[in-house]
Amino acid sequence: MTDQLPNYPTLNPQAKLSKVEGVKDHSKFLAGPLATELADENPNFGHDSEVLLKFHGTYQQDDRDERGQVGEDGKKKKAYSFMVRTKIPGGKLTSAQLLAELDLCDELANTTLRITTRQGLQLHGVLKSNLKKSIARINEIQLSTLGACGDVNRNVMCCPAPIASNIYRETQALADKIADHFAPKTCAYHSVWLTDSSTGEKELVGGMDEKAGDGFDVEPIYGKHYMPRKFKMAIGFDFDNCVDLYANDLGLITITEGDKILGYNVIVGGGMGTSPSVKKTFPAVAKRLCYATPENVMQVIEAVFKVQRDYGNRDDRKQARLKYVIANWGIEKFKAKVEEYFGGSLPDPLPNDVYGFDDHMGWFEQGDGKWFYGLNVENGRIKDTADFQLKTALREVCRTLNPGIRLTAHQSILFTDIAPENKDKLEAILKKHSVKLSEEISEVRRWSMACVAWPTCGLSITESERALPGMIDQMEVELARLGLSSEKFTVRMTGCPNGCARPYNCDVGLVGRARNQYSVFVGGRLLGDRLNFMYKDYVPSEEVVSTLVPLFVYFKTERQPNETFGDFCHRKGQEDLAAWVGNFATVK
Ligand code: SRM
Ligand code: SF4
Repeated sequence: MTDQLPNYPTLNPQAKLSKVEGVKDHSKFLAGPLATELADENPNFGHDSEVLLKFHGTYQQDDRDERGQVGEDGKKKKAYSFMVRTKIPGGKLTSAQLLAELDLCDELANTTLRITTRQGLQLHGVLKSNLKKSIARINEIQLSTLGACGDVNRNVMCCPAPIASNIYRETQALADKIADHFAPKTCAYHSVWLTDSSTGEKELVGGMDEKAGDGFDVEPIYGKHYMPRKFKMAIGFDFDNCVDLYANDLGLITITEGDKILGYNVIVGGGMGTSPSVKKTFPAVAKRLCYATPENVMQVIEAVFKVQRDYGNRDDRKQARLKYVIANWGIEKFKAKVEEYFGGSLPDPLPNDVYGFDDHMGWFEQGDGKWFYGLNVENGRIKDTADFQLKTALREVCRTLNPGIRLTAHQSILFTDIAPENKDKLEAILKKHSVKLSEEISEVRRWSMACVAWPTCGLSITESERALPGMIDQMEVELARLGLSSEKFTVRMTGCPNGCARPYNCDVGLVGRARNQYSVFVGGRLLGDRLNFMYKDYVPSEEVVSTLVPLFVYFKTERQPNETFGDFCHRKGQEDLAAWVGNFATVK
């Protein structure tokens, strides 16, 4: 790759940079006032620290259920706490690591652990006084929160299936390699969270800044301004797009022949976030860019990454993702710039595209005499309730069978390397704690996802994780009544339009629009390679299922052989669906 390129960042001197750029600039490589404020008595951090904390993998939040409560002094109070996100490339961890995270959620957080839509783990409800201990303990178990959030490369997703074959091993290894390569290199993380504050961390961070110049000696990829915005990458297969490649800034469609990886189709510019009030924002599925070989794929990724670093918008954070660079330039101009950074021309992608999707739930042979089991975790929330004790069950599974653990991009969990004689034991443990096996869960629930939203997410407009299970209960009844229970389609809900559960490329997307109101999207599909469209806006939560039922009826009546619900809605389009439903209501 050539070094003779315009120096980062290509900041327009006339542009008014976003405040966040200023915070990064003055932060001494993400240190800012974090160490000082961490040590003070306040329950929360100030503005600059709040921005910087994200790069360290934690978010300052307040309990939305409690918001507005008045304290003893008569003033409105916020109940501050922190979300702590562990970045886990390919969702791969050990039983010991999962056990340690479970202990953390009981000892220092709100007693639940959350599997995220990007194969990570989150603690919620960590008090500021416990933040340093939480992050330190995550590092003690060889995991990290660094770069789990913030304007950096986020958790690298990869198909988690533990199949004993080169193509799975190599893609997992590539995910690790990408994660390492694009991880921030600043010492600030270590000095804020992993050292005793009496050991002179300030000198370390300050010293770094003085000799840093534009920062490339400290952060060889990022420089001192890091990325304009978050950057997301995922690796999947053409036959299995379980990581939703098309929703990422950069996706690798791995093309294989038997046990061998031939190369990768590189797709770019996917992203879900949108602000309906800001016209120029939109969700996008990625576009096909080029073909990369196993030998040059890292250089191709780095070239794409650096083009976004240098040309991504740094004055308006709502337009700062890679998808906007591509929309403004067109894919041809974008490719030419990537080639310039790469230092040579790049071949077009091969015709291969995604054609399969497996959520890996249930029992599968690994190909090495062992088995793995995919357990569906509703909305990724690991907890004990009166009805089922998932947290206790996971502890017992990990302690007695010590399986490998993989987290899926559908917020679920795989137990790997199970000896055939232990299969019954695993099921018995789950049953003992009233945890439903994946086989006992309806199709519609199994393929559903909801983001966190209330009470922790500061951006949520309405409920998601706490609302979807009840709606799925109703959908189960309606689908059974229509004889459609075995249909496979994705229902994804988010508490706001940011799209954390990827609601814009699935069959049914329910997006929080106002308190207890949702936009209903239809027409995407499991493969995730197509955007859905809005069918109806501002639907009250109690009417969401009754809004969908006529569409299910229409689907049942007029579907083509083997057509899925998403494909049906896509074929008919919004106007036709609305007209038919209007008619249906009159006839009824
Ligand atoms: Fe997300 C912001 C949760 C995956 C798009 N997301 C947030 C924050 C941090 C809210 C905030 O900024 O204050 C949420 C914290 C809630 C909480 O209490 O935990 C949050 N996002 C999540 C998670 C936990 C949802 C989940 O239920 O699993 C996911 C964590 C993944 C991880 O381990 O890294 C999560 N977020 C996603 C995804 C899905 C994906 O990446 O595959 C998306 C859509 C893809 C994309 O990036 O476009 C996504 N989150 C956003 C956005 C919109 C970004 C944009 O470009 O417009 C925001 C808001 C922002 O960044 O300003 C956001
Ligand atoms: Fe929060 Fe919105 Fe993301 Fe849901 S989609 S977690 S409500 S930012």
